[in-house]
Amino acid sequence: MKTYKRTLVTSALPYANGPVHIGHLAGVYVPADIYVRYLRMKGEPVLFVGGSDEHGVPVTIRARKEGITTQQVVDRYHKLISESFEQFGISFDVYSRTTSEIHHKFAADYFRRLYDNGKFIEQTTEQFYDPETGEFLTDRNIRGECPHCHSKGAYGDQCEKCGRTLSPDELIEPYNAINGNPLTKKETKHWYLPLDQYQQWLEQWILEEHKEWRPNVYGQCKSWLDGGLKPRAVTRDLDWGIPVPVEGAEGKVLYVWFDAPIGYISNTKELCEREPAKWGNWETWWKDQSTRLIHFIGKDNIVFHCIVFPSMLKADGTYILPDNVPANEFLNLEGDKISTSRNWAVWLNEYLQDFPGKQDVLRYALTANAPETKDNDFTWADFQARNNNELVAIYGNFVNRAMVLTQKYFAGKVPAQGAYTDYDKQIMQEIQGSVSEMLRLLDAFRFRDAQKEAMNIARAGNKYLADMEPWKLAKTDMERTAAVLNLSLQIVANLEIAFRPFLPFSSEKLRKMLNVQETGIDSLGKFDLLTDGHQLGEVALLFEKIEDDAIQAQLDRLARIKKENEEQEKAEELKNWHPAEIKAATSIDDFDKTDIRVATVLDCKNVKKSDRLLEFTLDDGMGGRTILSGIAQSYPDPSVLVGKQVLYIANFPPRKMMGKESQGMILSAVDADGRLVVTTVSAPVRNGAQVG
Ligand code: B3M
Ligand code: ZN
Repeated sequence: MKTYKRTLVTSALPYANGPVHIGHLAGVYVPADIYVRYLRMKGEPVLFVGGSDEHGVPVTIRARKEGITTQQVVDRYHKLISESFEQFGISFDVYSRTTSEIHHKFAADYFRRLYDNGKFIEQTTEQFYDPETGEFLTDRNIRGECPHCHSKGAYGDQCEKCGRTLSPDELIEPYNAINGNPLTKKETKHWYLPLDQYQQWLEQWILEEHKEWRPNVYGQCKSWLDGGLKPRAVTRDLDWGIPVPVEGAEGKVLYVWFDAPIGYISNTKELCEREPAKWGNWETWWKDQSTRLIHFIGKDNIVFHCIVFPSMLKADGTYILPDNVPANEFLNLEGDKISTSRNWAVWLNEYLQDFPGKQDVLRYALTANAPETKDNDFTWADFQARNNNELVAIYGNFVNRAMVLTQKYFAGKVPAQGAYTDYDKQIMQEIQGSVSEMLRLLDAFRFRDAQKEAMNIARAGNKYLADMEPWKLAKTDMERTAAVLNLSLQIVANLEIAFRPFLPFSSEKLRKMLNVQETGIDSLGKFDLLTDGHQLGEVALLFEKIEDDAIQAQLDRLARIKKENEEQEKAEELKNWHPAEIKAATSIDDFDKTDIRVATVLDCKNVKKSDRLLEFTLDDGMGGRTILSGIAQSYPDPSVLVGKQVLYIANFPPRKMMGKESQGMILSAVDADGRLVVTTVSAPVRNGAQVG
C-alpha cells in the first residue's frame, strides 16, 4: 500500500443548464462531501474541488429554449447550483466555473502543450451540416427517426423512447433539432486524442493495478477496453467554448469533455493562488506522487474519468492519476428515470422551499438509498419513513430522552459517572463495534452501510435507556440514575461525531445542545467525552415528524408532471405523424378480387388462453360466420362491439387459430394511441352487402 500525504477529492462539474436535483446529490455530491468531512475529521490534508461545467451543447440548447444568451444561462444556473450546494452543506474548498479566465487560459495551454508535443492526430471527416445556417451540428442537435423503434425525434446520440445509444449516421431522415432543416454532410478537420495508443497502458493500469475499484466501474472500463479504443475528437465546430489555440482552427472550440476535467486542475490553481498560505502550490496537489486523487462521479461519466482524462494526463506526463473513482449508479424517482428535460426530478431549490431546514433529512434519505452498487429508487414514502421511523424515532428520540431526563433530575448538568455494570460494558462494546465498522466502511467508500452503523449507535442508546428505565430508577437509586444518564449522554456525544459527515447540520445543532466544541474522530468510541458537572445547553428537537399531507403534496406534484408529460408526448407524436405512403398503383380488377362485406356483430369475446385474439360471431346475412381477430389488446371490453355493423374480407380461405376456424378478416385502422379500431358503416345497411 502506498502511503499518502494528502487527498484531492473532485466531484463531477454539473452542467450549468439547469438546477441540481436529488439524483446529482445522491450520486455524487453527498458521498463526496461525506468523504471529505470524514478526512477532515481525521485531520488529514484534503482539498475538495467542484465547479460548474459551462461549456458544451446542453447549455446552448437551454439558451435557445429560454430565448436568452448562453452567458445568461450559465450565469443563472452557476449561481443557483452553487447556492444549492452551499445550502445542503456540500463543503467545497473551491467551487468555480469553466468560463473563468483562469480556466480558459489553463485549458487552452494544456491543449497547446499536447499539440506542440505531437500528442494529437488531425483528421478530416464528413459531419452533418445545415446548409442554411452554415453550422455543423453536434450529435445532440441532430434529430431523426430511430432505426430501432422508429419513434420520430430521436437524438443523434440517443433515442429517449427506447433508450438505445445512437450515432447520428444511424438516424433516418436526420434534421436540425433547432429549426427542422434537413441536413447534408460536409468535410471538417478536427484534432483527436489517439486513445488506441493508450490502450495497453490503460489495460495494465486499470485491469491489473486497480482491481479494487468498484465492480461497476471496473466492469465498464473492461468492456470499453475489450471493445478496443479508438481516437477521440477533442475539438468541435461550435461557437460556444474555448477557442482551439491553433492557427487555422477558426470557428472551432475544445470539446467540452476535454476542457471540463481540466477544470478540476484550474479550479485548484485558482484556490491555491487565492490562498497560498493555506493551500500551498497547486502543483503539489496535482503532480506530487504522495497526493491521492479521488473522483466522485455518476456512472455515465466513467469512461471520461477512467479512460479519457487519464489519457490526457498521461499525454502530458507530469500529472498524477486517480487512485479511485467511486462512481455511483443512477437514482430513479418513483420508479422513473430522473430527467431534466421532462421535469421528472426533485429540484434542490424547490425541496428547500417545501421542507425548509430539512437538508439533513434529504441527505440521510439519499445516503440510505445511495445507488452504490445498482440503480435505486427514491420514493416520497421512503423519505417519510426514513425521517419518522429512523431520524425521529431512533436518533432524535434517544437524544431527546437523555437530555430531558438530565434536565429533570440533574438540572441539565452531566451527572456523575458511576462504576460500569456488565450491561453497561456490553453496550459500550457494541457501540465501539459499530464505530470501527463505520470507519472501515467510510474508508471503503461504502457510505450507505457506514451511515447504518451510525444509526446503530443510536439504536443501542435507545435500547439502553429502555432497558435501564432511569425514570423508574430515579425513585429509588439516584446514584445509578446518574450513572445511566451519564453513559447515555456520552453516547449522545458519540452520535454527534459519528453523524457529522452525514448530517452536518444536525451535529452542529447537537453540539449546541450539548454545549461542546467540535472534536476529532479520535473521540469516537470513548465514553468520557462529557465531564461530570458539565452544563448542557438548551434542549431542542433534533428532527420533526413529517406529516402525510406534506408527502401527498409532493406526490400530487409528480402526478401533475406525469400527466403533462404524457399529454405533451402525445401532442408531439401527433405532430410528427404522417400517413404511410400510398401503395403502388392498382386497378379496379385487382380490387374486385377482394370481397369486402358488411356484417352485424352478434357476439364478441376473448379467446381463452390468448391475450391477442377476439372471437366475433357475425350475422353475415348468409347463415352466420366466425372470425378471429388479433385486436384484443385494443378492446379491453369486447362487448362494446356487439350490435355494430363491421367490414370484413369474406373470401380469404378459412384459417385455424388456437384450435378455432376463422372465416375472414375484420378491417381496422390504427388510432393516435396505437389502438386498433374496427371500421363500421355510417348508416345501417343489410348484412351481406358488398363494399366497393
Ligand atoms: N458536466 C456531465 C454531467 O454533468 C459533465 C461532468 C463533467 S466532469 C468533468 O453529467
Ligand atoms: Zn428508439
